[in-house]
Amino acid sequence: MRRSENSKSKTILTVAVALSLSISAGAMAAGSHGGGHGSGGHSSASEMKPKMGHGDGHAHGHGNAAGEPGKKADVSRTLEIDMTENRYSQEKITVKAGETIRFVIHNKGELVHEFNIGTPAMHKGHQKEMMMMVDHGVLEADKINHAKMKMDMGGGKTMEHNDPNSALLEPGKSGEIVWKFSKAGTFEIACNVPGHYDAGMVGELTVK
Ligand SMILES: [Cu+2]
Repeated sequence: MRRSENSKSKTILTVAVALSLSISAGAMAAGSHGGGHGSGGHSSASEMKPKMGHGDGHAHGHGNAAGEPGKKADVSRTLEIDMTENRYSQEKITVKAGETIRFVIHNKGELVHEFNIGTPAMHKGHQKEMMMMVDHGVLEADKINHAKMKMDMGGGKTMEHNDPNSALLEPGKSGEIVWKFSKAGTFEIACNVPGHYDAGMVGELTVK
């Protein structure tokens, strides 16, 4: 739209090169686990690997430490949450163990924001993935490059962001998550767009 076709294809070419570089780097990291210096521990590397494989389908649809995707028929409450620059309209949420909640998330800010349900360790891992998305031009400050997101990185893997516990939204957009909190515990809602978590875009979610 704003870019000419010519500059667009140049950009795509650059991204393709960057992607192939990162794929080999990723394969190396996965292959030589013992040799690498864990940044944030071993679990983050093993968590990251299946999560990047959004195209393969099998790594998703399962639960995580914070619960599992819920069924619409089981929804007991709907919570509407607005996102603005580095905050949520609700920063403390309490639910009952076993409860299924429908979250309706509105991005009322001017930047891309995420609503993601997880543990601090999960968010930490996810922040690395988001940084990759930024590095590859998939994620820009105020928009998502959907075409780049769908590009095949090899083996059907893409950078598509479709985790069932997360809504990544451009300004003005709304999204929905239906999530079952199967286990009691203390979790976090967080935005893993680079810089936002550290700027305070995180809230407490308690499952009693
Ligand atoms: Cu954010």
